[in-house]
Amino acid sequence: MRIEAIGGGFAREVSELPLWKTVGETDAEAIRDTFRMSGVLVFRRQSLSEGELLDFGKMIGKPDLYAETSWLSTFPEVILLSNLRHQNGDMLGGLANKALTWHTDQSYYAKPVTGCFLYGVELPSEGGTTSWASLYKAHETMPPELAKAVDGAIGTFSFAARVGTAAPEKEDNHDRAKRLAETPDVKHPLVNVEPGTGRKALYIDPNTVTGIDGMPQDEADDLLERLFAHATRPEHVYNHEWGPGDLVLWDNATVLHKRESFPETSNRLVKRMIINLDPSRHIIPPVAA
Ligand SMILES: O=C(O)CCC(=O)C(=O)O
Repeated sequence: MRIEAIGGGFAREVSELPLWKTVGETDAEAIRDTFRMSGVLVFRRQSLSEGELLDFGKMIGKPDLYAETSWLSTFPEVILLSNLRHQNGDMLGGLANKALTWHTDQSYYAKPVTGCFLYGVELPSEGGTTSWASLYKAHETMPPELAKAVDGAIGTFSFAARVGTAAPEKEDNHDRAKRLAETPDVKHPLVNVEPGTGRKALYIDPNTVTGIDGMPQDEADDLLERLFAHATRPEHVYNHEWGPGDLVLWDNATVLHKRESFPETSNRLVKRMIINLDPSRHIIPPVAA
């Protein structure tokens, strides 16, 4: 097994390790450690059944179930993201071909499930690139006045704001009304500490953080804008050009991600799984009072 830095920065690629075979404990521990430190791990050209994907997920943490039940695949822990259709014309999975702006998954929940896997099955030849920005790097490189301003800050994370920013797609099969009713606003610190290493990561989610406790709205908007611009500077970003069989794992407590759109006439099918990560070795964003 080889582990290399990619994209000039924080992300790591693991190669020479077929994940359809049993991974030995020494390699498994090296993978978990690298994932913990980098926040993004890439494995290219794997050939995995859903059962094998799930087994690998169990090596990293505890796979969880999804709120979006209309996107489910064969295993209840796996959903499909795709613009393909069933024979009756219904969408096969979620998100179609649209662009997704920078976000971090589940930040609007009191207990976010932070680990996420994407496994590429069929990819368009143009568009559909996924990018990740490191919130560890963002914290490490923050100018002192920004670090001071965000220190101890508590943000309001709002699912209603997240879904309110985009008009429903004409064929969005997300059950918005139900999820809105189940998902009240929640507060999290804007800087979190990894319990084992003491490393700090910024925690922001454009379109979801609506305000900062005790700060006038215009000041909060300005600070959030500056934090976001800093976090997504090109040197903090890894862009993944997908190939079939690519598997990417990320930690939503320590990276933001986004996706480019792709032509409606191209096919894209990606499998997605969420994983509860070990709270003694990863940041699980706490609820702030
Ligand atoms: O389809 C992708 O590449 C990314 C999807 C995404 O952003 C998400 O599932 O949160």
